Amino acid sequence: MLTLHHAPNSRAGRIVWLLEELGLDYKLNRMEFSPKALKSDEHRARHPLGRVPVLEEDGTTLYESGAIVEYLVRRHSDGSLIPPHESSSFPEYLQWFHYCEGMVMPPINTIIVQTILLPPERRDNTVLGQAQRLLGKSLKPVNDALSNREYLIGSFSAADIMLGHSLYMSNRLDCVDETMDQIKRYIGNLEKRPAFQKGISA
Ligand SMILES: N[C@@H](CCC(=O)N[C@@H](CS)C(=O)NCC(=O)O)C(=O)O
Repeated sequence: MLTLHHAPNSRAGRIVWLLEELGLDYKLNRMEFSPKALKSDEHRARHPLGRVPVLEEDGTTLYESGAIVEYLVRRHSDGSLIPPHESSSFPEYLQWFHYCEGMVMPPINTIIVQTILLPPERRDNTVLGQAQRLLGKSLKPVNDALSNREYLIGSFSAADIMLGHSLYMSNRLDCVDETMDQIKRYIGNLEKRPAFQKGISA
């Protein structure tokens, strides 16, 4: 049995989205997005940093959203969400899959800390401005790559689950401006997918 440890408005939404795309049976452990829940001894036994998502299956515990996505796609699907190694799409698939946690999420993390998590008296506008500029620069090549494409590598893939979720978060943080018209259109494509809706509303 697959169990996903989840908190609302977090990267765990990616995993719900994927589980729904694959039509898998799973149990959802809904936790509050709060230090009390995430830093409890019970949850730290699953993830030493007390973070989400965490996936458990038959005594195996796995954290790190990209690893969880890859695990599910390789163990629990027919492989249709990963292009074949020899295909011309494969390098691009790998690039966008990893660009998410490598380039897009670090400034998003800072923006969330500086606008939501820190109390107003501890927020720093210089740090916030740097993160917003870095995010804007990081999104530009994604906007260019999406020109005339429905999904990141043309057809829907696990790279969309990773990076698409981050682009959706960027937009919700008001960091996708009108010049990023391809990203706006792409988010509209994602929003039409029922599994995506389940992922973000879980
Ligand atoms: N790179 C990790 C990041 C995990 C992570 O930072 N998750 C956030 C939610 S999106 C979290 O649990 N934050 C709680 C905290 O920092 O206390 C992944 O992709 O799984």
